[in-house]
Amino acid sequence: MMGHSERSGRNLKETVLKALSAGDYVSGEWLSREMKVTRPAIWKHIRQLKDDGFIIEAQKGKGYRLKSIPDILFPDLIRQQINTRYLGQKIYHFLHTDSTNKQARNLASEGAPEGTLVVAEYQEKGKGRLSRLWESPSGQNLLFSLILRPNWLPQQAFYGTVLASVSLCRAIQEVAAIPVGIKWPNDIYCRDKKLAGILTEFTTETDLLEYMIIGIGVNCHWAPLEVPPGGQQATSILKEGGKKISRLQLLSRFLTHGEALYEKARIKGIGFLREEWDNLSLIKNRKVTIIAGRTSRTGVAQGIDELGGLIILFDDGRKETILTGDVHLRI
Ligand code: BT5
Repeated sequence: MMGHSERSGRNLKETVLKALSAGDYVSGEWLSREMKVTRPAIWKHIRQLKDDGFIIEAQKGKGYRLKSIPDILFPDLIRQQINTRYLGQKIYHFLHTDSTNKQARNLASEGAPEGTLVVAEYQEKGKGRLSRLWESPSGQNLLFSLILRPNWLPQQAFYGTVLASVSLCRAIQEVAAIPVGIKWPNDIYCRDKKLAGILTEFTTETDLLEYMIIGIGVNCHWAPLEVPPGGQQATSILKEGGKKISRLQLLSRFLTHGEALYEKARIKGIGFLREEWDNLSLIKNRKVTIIAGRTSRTGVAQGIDELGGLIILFDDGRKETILTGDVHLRI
């Protein structure tokens, strides 16, 4: 978890921002008196806000005035936009953090309630699976994690990824009207390029899940150009749809679908989603290569089972369900 000084530093920056939000000039002297901190502390936070894209005008004798705000996912803005009961009702927003999944894990272990949303403009160590990195420059994309506390067994944890994939596809289609599909287990693709990734993590308590963290990165306005050897080409909503979208609207649509699907899945599992998943699946009925460690086998992907595992009819005629691993499409 963040140290105390970082936490109060962040609050101070948010307070400075709040004070400036009315749009009038605010003097540095008034700010330092109100916030009971030194003038240099105020300068520091003003400077940081400018670094984060806020345009702040300073005039001698008058003080500071906020001229424009960057496209930032402030909790107040998110709360205004969403109509969920609990997904995203408690929000932690970071301009910079290490990883929203890591922050969410810390919050969950400290007892944060179900539905807590952690959102960041920038992550220093955005996590992919298997210690891979998720890259994204500040403020361009959607980077967030949700804390869920379902009464599921560990083998049901993949439900989280299934729910998130379908909700995300629905939300992207509504907001950006571009074709999207799911590449099992955790990728969202658009026209054969990776558009978003999902990282579900969980801890168990006795034999049930204690909490589950669903981390999502969507390339809204930026995608990496370079991919590592063997890696997949990436793309963004901007590249595919030709225009910028509202990250806030995308997040809000995702949370609405996510809550509705989660409510159902808590009662009856994910069977009801199988048809939609199959329709969104990019690998159903396609030849895939399953790579596990150093061995690789080929077969035809048939769909998912009731736990979200991928059913494959291997070339040797055996039918198996794959629960984890890397699936490579053979094109
Ligand atoms: C994933 O991993 O696709 C899951 C990514 C989850 C990221 C979110 S962001 C918010 C939350 N907080 C976190 O710390 N994480 C989650 P994986 O299938 O392992 O893919 C990672 C691989 O994708 C990397 O090794 C790169 O090759 C590639 N990659 C990295 N950044 C990318 C990007 N922005 N777009 C497309 N591909 C990317």
